Amino acid sequence: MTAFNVAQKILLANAAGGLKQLPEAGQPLEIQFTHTLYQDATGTAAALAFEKMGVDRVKTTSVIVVDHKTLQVGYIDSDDHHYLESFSKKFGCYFSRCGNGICHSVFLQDFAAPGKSVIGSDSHTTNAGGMGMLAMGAGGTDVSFAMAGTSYKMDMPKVVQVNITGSLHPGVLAKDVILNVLKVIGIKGNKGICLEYTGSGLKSLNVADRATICNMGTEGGVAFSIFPSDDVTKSYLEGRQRAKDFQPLVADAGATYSRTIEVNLSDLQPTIALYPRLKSMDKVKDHAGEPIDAVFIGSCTNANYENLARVGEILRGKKVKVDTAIAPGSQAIARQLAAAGYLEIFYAAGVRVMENACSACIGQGFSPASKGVMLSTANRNFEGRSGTETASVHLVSPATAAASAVMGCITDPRDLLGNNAELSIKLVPPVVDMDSYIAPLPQADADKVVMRYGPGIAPLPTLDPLPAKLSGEILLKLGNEITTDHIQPAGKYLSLRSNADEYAKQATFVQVDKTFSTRAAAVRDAGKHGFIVAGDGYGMGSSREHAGLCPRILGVRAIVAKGFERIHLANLANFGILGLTFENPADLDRIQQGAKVSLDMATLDSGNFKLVVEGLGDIPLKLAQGKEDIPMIRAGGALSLFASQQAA
Ligand code: MIC
Ligand code: SF4
Repeated sequence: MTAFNVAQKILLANAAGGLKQLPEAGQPLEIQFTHTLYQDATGTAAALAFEKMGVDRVKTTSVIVVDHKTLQVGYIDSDDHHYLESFSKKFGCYFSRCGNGICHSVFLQDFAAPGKSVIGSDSHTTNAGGMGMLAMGAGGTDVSFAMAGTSYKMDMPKVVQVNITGSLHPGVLAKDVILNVLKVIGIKGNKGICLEYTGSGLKSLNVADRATICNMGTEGGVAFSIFPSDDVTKSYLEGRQRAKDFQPLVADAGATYSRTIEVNLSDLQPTIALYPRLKSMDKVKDHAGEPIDAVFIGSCTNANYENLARVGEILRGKKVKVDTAIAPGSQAIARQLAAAGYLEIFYAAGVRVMENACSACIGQGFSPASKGVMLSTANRNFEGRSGTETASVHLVSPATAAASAVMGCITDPRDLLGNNAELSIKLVPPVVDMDSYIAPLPQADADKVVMRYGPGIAPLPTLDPLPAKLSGEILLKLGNEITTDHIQPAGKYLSLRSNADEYAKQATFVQVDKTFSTRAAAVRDAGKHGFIVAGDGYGMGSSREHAGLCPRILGVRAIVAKGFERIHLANLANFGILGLTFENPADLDRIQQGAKVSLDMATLDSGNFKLVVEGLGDIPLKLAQGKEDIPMIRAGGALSLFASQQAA
C-alpha cells in the first residue's frame, strides 16, 4: 500500500470528483473547497463577481470578514461594509463585523477544521494550514467561483518536508522559526511546492504558532503549508468548544517527500527580516542598539493570545520609549487579554491599543515618519506598504518588538530578560462567542434581504475579447521582484477597491512611475495595446486581483517577465491579460521602455509567440499561463467567458 504524507492525504480528501489517485507533481488537479473566505478589501469586487454568476446561495461554508478598510474616513469604507453585510445575508454566509478581528485570526479560532479545505481572497489564507487544513489564497474571482460550487484548478505541488526537532529557547518564537525557514527556501522560485511540517519538535508548537508558520509560507511563494492534526490540535479545538471538528491527520509511516529541510528549534535565535521585501534574515543581536522610531505589534501573522501575553510580560511595570501600538488579532483575543490583566499592562506601559484589525500592517493608520524606522510583527515589508515611502520597516517577533519598544532601540529580548528567563504567561480560558458573527440566514429570510450598494461601489467593467493581433508599446520596463504593492498600492488607496476605474486612474504603479496611468490610458484611447516587461518574481505578495484588473482597465494586454508568482499569474488570466515569459531571459536587456511592439495571436494555442519589436526584430516568448487558461484569456477574462457560456 502507498504511504501518504499529510499534504497528499488532504489534497486527495478534497479533490473534486472523488479522485482515487493524485497526479504527478506539476500535473493538473482540481479541488472542491469546503470553505471560502473574503475580506473587505478584496471582497467587494469578489462579491460583485459572485453576483454575476447567477447562484442563489453559496455552496461552501463562507465567511466574510471586515478587517482591512477599518479607518472609515468618509462613507466609502462603510458603504463597502454594508454591501458585504447585505451580500452575506442574501447568499448565506457568516459575517464578521468591523472590529471583530482579522480574517485569518477569526477563521482560525472559529471556523478552521482539520481535514477540510479553504480558499480565500487573501494570500495569507494559508494561515489555517496550522490546523491541518488545506488552506490557499487566490484572487477574488477564483474564490467566488469556488463559493458558487466550481472546483478550483491547480497544479499538483511537490511536497517539501520541514522536519522540526528540539524546542525553542525563551525569547525565541514561532515568527523566528518561519523567518529561518524562509532564509533556507528564499522568497521566490517556490511556486510548485508546498511545505509539510513534521518531527518531534511539533509538540512544542501550539496551533497559533503553527498558523504563524503557515501564514508566512506565503512570503516564500509556496502554494500552501500544512501541519498534521494531532493532540495539540485536539486540545486547541476543545478549548474553543469545537471538539467535534477534530479529526486526526498524520503522515503514514514511510511517507516520502521531494526534499527535506531540517530545523532544530534549539538552534534558533531571535531573527530580524530587513526592509524591504524581507531582504535578509539576520540575527537580532547583530543589529542590537540600532535606533528605531516606532513599534507595531499585530497582524494575522502573530497577534494571538499567547504572543500578546508574552508582550504583556515584557512590558509589565515598564514604559515604552518609542511610539508603540498593539492590535490584537480578534476581539476574542482582546477580551482574553483583558481578563488576564494584560490590557491594563499595555496602557500602563504607554502603548496605543488599536482596533482588532489589519491596521498598520497594511498602512491603515500608524504610518511611520519620513525616513523613520519601524519594527513590525507583520509578515510583509514591501516598499511603501506602511504608507510612508521613505520609511524602513523591519519584521520581528512580538517578543523582539516588545523588548525593543522598552529599550527604544533594536533589542534581543534575551538581553532584556536574561538568557534563561522563562516568560510564563497567565493562562485564562479562551473567549468563545459565535454570536459575534451574523450566521447564515434561513433561505426564506435571505430572500427578503435588499442589497445595499453605496455610491462609491462601481459595477465591474465588461472586458472585451483578445484581438487577433496586439499592437502598441512597452509602457514600463521593470526589474525583479515587482510586488502587488508596486503594481496596485493599498494604504491610502485602499478605499478605492470598490471603484476599479478610479483605483486604476489614481494608483496603478504610482510609486514606480507617476505618469503611468495617464500614459497607459492615452495608448488605450488611441486604440493601441499596452505591454509591460519585467524581471523575475513579477506579482509577488498579495492576492489582490486589482493588480490585474486595474492595469487591464488601463489597456494593458500582455506582461512579459522572466518569471511570475502563482496567484498573480492566475489573476492576470482572470482579467484577460497574457502572462508571457522570455525564451531567452537576456532579451529583457535589449527591450527599451517606449518601444513599439506587436504580437500576433495566431500561435496562441501552441503557447509560442514572437514579440515583434520595432527596430530590434523578433523576440521569442512563451505563454506562462496554462493551456486551460487560453479560452478565458481569449474571451477577455473569467467573467467574460462565463457570460459567453451562459449566452450560448
Ligand atoms: C496583504 O497583506 O497584502 C493583504 C492586504 O491582506 C492582501 C489582500 C489585499 O490586497 O486585499 C493579501 O495578502 O492578499
Ligand atoms: Fe491583514 Fe496584514 Fe494579514 Fe494582510 S497580512 S490579512 S493586511 S493583517
